[in-house]
Amino acid sequence: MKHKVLILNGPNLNMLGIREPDIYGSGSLSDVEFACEQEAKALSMSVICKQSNEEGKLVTWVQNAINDMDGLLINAGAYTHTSLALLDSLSAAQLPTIEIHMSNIHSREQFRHHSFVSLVASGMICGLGSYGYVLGLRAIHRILNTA
Ligand code: CA2
Repeated sequence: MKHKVLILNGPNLNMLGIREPDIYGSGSLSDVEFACEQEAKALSMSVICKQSNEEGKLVTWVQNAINDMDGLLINAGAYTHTSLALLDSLSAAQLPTIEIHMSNIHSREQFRHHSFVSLVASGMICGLGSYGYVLGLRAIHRILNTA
């Protein structure tokens, strides 16, 4: 059976490739999602990619993933550092979860150093740009196939 992975991107990540290429690179969110689809194919997995600027939508998608998905890749954007609601939904979902950040959040402002998502993620990849998503998918594949 093909494992299904939900890839969630949070606020402002729809702006990838449009602003701040020095921090987030020049590729668009569509480029990131295409790279994930290609990697998923190579790993015989399937991915569904979603992005929202709204916290509640992200929470609802995590809730819906409980019955439909086998794993989760999430870049929660700034909600990483603020959202108890997202943490609660991830905690309830109990899905293998890898947290992704394009930038190295530990080399940036102090307020980016704490992540609520990290409290429930199996692992976190940051600072490797869009390649982090591809690596995250490999990590989920490994987790799902050694469980
Ligand atoms: O490094 C990451 O991936 C972040 O999750 C990105 C968030 C930031 O709040 C986190 O601390 C780290 C911000 C996403 C903003 O994305 C933009 C992309 C291009 C242009 C403007 C914003």
